[in-house]
This record gives sequence, C-alpha cells and structure tokens, in this order.
Amino acid sequence: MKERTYVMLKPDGVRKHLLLEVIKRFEQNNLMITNLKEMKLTEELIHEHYAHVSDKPFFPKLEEYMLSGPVIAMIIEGEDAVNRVRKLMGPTNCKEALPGTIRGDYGNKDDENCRTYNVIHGSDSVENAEIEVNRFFPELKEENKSLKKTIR
Ligand code: IDP
Ligand code: MG
Repeated sequence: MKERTYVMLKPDGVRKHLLLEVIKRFEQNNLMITNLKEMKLTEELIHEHYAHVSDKPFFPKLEEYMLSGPVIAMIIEGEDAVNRVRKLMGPTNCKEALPGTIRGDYGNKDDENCRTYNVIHGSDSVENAEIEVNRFFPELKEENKSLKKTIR
C-alpha cells in the first residue's frame, strides 16, 4: 500500500553531513521526499514526540541530544513507506544495526552512546506517521487532509 511517513535527520546526522546520503538511499529505493525543511526543536516538541520514553532514565540525555542542533524534517512517500524506511534505518541500537543500514553505517558505536546517537528517526506505524506529519508540518494541515487522497 502507498503510504507516507515522517523522517527526521537528527542533530548528529546534520553535523555529519548525511542529508544527501540518506536522500540518495530513499530515492534509490523508490521512496519520494515530498517535503523537507530544517528546524530547531523546542523542549515542548521533544516531550510530545518522545512521550513514550519521557519517564525513562535516558530521557534527559535524549532531550539534550535533540536540542543540540537543527534537524531536517521530511515527509516520505511510497509503497509500504513506513516499514521500508525503518528497514533502511536499522534498529535503535547502532551496534545492533547491520552495515548497509543508515544507523549501522553512521550511528555512534560506543557502548555508552550507541542507543542514543542514532542519526535518524522514522515513524513506527502508519497511525504514528500521520500524527508526526501533523506535529512537525502543522502548516500543511489543510493540504494534509487532501494529500491522503492524492498520494503520488
Ligand atoms: P526508535 O527511534 O528506533 O523508534 P524509540 O524506542 O522510539 O526508538 O526511542 C526513541 C529514541 O530514544 C531513540 O531513537 C534513541 O535516540 C533514544 N533511545 C531509545 N532507547 C534508548 C536507550 O535505551 N538509551 C538511550 N537512548 C535511547
Ligand atoms: Mg520510535
């Protein structure tokens, strides 16, 4: 099924100049980047986006990481986009991510940091993708309603 998903190059990914590399990987896999912008996250946005881990001991470190520089927010469309983007990213822990995945190739491999500094975010379900697209691209709200019907 054609879907869209929310992808975010995290601050370490921006610092490592990985934007073109990740776009290339998505495009070569027949996924289309339909929207892209640079933005600086706020504490409020981080708490909302990472509400599912906000009670974990690592949350302050995650928050500091996500505030450490700008991110690149993207909407990506294509067949089975949510799962295919997750596969191209690799698992959360960069030490477990295989070479050839974005996290496996570019994430932090230190024991202390491999679970946090993992370069990229991708929505984990179609439902969350819609929530995240609306969260990070609120300016598309009206367009979003019709986009669902006119997916490329
Ligand atoms: P995901 O990004 O692979 O979907 P989530 O479980 O949604 O993983 O966690 C959100 C983010 O929180 C991760 O991408 C990572 O940056 C950070 N994180 C997750 N688990 C840990 C952990 O055990 N230690 C430190 N940071 C973590
Ligand atoms: Mg997640």
